Amino acid sequence: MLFVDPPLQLKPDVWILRGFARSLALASHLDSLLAQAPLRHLTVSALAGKKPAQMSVGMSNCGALGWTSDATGYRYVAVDPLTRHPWPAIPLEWRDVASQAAQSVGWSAFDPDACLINHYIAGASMGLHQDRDEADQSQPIVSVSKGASCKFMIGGLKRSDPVRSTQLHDGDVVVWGGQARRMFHGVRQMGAERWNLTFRKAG
Ligand code: MD6
Ligand code: FE
Repeated sequence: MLFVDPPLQLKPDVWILRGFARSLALASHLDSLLAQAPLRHLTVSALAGKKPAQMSVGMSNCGALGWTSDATGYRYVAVDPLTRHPWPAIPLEWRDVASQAAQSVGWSAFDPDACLINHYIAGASMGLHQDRDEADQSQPIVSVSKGASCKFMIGGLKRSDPVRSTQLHDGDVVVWGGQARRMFHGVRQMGAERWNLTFRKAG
């Protein structure tokens, strides 16, 4: 793998690896993965005081566990509620990139069992949220961006903490864990198509 830039530390325990996944083949795996577990627009309604709403981001998963949401809340499940089949396996090449990215900023032996696939088209966005449904919060999350650049919002541990935006471009990888693991974050409205893969140790 071509290593372009040294890791950039955005905050304690938040690293950006610019271009780390530039050569990662997305299309060659996506067709097969999404044929097995199609993209869907999940409904989120578990947040107190919020009306149920359909997410603008299309989602699917690969790995032993996949993240899902319905009227009863958020959780990881081993069987895709849409197809009633297990999620397809994480492609080896993807898993390798995720653990190499984690390793390069000091997280050795990151072995994800869940990969959330996010698909944005123009107009789609993801509101501020925390990733807190993983049983193993001691492990980092590795996030791969492909396609159009986005404005990624990074806040603090409280929803009301100030938020700053940073651009994520095609092939950028973000690794965060430790004290940043429950940081609020989101994606501002996209102008063009973008894919995002987030690798987690969920079980
Ligand atoms: C996205 N990413 O980049 C959405 N979550 O499209 C996330 O929600 C995310 O990038 C946890 C850790 C890293 C992430
Ligand atoms: Fe997230």
